[in-house]
Amino acid sequence: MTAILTIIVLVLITIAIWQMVKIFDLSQMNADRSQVANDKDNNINGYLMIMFVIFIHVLTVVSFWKWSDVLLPESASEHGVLTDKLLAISFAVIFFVQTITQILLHYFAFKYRGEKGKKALFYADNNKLEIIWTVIPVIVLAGLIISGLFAWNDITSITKTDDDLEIELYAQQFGWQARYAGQDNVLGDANVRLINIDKANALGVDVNDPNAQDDIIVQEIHLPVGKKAIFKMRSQDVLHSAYMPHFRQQMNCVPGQVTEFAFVPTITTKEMRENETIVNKVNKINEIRLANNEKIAKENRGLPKEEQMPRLEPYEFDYLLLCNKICGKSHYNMQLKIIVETQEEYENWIKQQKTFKESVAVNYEIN
Ligand SMILES: [Cu+2]
Repeated sequence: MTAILTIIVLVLITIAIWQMVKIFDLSQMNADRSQVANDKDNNINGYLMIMFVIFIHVLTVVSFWKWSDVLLPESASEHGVLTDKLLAISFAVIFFVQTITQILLHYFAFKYRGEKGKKALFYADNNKLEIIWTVIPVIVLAGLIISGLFAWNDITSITKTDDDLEIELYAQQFGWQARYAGQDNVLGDANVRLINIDKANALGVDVNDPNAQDDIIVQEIHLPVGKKAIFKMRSQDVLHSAYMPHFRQQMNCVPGQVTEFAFVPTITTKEMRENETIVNKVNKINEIRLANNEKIAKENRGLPKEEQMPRLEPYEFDYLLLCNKICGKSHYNMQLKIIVETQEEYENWIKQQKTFKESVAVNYEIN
C-alpha cells in the first residue's frame, strides 16, 4: 500500500514540475530569443573586457608582492650575475610590452563594442603602422638574442689552467657521484663498459690509467671559493640534467658523451646562510615544519613506537646539485650537497678522502 502511495505522489510531483515549466515558457513569450547579440549583451561583454584586464594586472602585482620571496637569492657564481641581469632585462621588456598591448587590446574591445546601427569602418592596411610594429620588435628581439648569445659564448668557452679544479659529475638513475681529479689534477679515463659493481667500480674508471689512481670519488661536492671549477658530466643510463640553481648553472648529462660547464663560486655556504633572503626563507620553511610536526605529534598519539611517523628535522640551507630532467620515478630525489668553503677548509676535506686506488686496491691488482 505504501509503495502505491509513494508512486502516486511521485507521479503527481512530476506532473506539477511539468506544468510549472509550461507556465514559465508562457511567461517568456515576449523575450528576445534572437541569436544575434543586442546592445545589452555587447555592454556586458565590453565591461567584462575591462574587468578582465584589471584582474590580470592586479593578479600579477599581488603575485609578485606575495610570492617573490620564493625566487632564488643572489647568484653565488661569477657568471650568474650576468645571466641574472639578462633575465631581469627580459622580464622588464616583457612586462612593459605586455602591459601596454593588453591594456590597448581590452580597451579597444570595450570602446568599439557592438551597438545597434553602428557599422565597422573598413580599413584595409597602413604601411607606416606595419613598419613600426615590425621594426621595433625586430630591434628589441635582436638586441636580446645577440646579447644573450655573447653571454652564452663567454660562459661556455672554457679554458683550463693548472689552477682550476676538474670534477666529474656522474649521473645515474637515481643519484649523483662526483669524481675529483686528485693530486695530478687530471681525471683518469672512464667508460661505462668498465663498470664493475662487484669490484666497487661503479663509475667505470679505467684501473690501468695512471691518471685515475689518485682520483677521488665522493658523495658530496666541496668547492673552494673564488676558484674555477670545471665540471665534466657523464650519464650512465638516460638523459639527466645537472642543475645548480644557486650558481645559475645547468647542463645536460648525455649517455655516451661528456658535456662540460665551469663556474667560479663567489659566496661560501657559511656566508649564504647569513644572507637575509636565505634567513627569511629558512625561517619560513621551519615554521611550516613546526606546524607539520604538531600534526604528526597528534597523529602519533596512542600509536605504538614502530608505527609512529618520524618528526621533521629543522631545515638548514645548503647549495644543491639537482636533476632537472624527468628521468624516472625517483627523479625528484636526485640531489647532492654542495659546500663552498675557504681554500684551507677545502684542502682539509680533500686530504681525508680516499683515492680511487685506495678504495679499489683490494679488488684489482694495480701495478
Ligand atoms: Cu635524473
